[in-house]
Amino acid sequence: MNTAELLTQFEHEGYLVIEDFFDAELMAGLGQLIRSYFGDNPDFFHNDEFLDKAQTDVIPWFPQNEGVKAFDAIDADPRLQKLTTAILGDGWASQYCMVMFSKQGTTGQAWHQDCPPDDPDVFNLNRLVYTSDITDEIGGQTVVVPRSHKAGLLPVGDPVGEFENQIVLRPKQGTLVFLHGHTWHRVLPIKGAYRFSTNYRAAPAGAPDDITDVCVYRNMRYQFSKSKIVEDRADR
Ligand SMILES: O=C(O)CCC(=O)C(=O)O
Ligand SMILES: [Fe+2]
Repeated sequence: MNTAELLTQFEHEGYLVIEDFFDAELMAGLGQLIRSYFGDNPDFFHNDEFLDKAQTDVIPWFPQNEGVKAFDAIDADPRLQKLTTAILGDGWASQYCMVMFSKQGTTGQAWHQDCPPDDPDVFNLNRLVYTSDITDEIGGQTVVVPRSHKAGLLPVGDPVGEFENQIVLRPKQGTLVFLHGHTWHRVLPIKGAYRFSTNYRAAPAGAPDDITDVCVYRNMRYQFSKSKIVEDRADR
């Protein structure tokens, strides 16, 4: 692992994909825990206004908050910690581990920035872990716009339209994806039985704990803690 090279790539592109980072056995175990938690047909979590307007169908689970220890092995990985320190600097903090589950036939996630890019230096870091392969047959591919972490605010427009320079990622079992919180990204519709990823979010020293409370979509800013649209961008 060449940390300096990976850091340069992340800073330039706003994301980083490292295949075969986590071993298959660990991934299979976590995948099994996630599937048994959600079962066959979990209820939607967000309210109808969010589901309609955000075009984002994810059901979150915070396993560590429920004392499920198996997920700690990822946080504790010294290679992950080293890369995180390279990107965020000393004193970064791990925020939470969130599994995001999407059901068959749902829209995935519309374009968004996890936190507003109002201050370019204040951002969250997504450390995404995939316990099984994401394929074109299953859908749910992660799409990013390279270098958009330096392009400011996600432009107003079609929440699920295409950007000319977008790149489709198909993470495999054990792939680690680093994603800058200002990078424009989305998840494509789910064709298979279900799709999920697990995100170990982190933030640099001094970033507010609620840095990801307001998410920027192409048609609104949404505040999760209040389940409220805080800015309507559609009619700009
Ligand atoms: O599940 C993914 O691939 C991306 C999820 C995402 O947008 C996020 O964790 O902020
Ligand atoms: Fe996101």
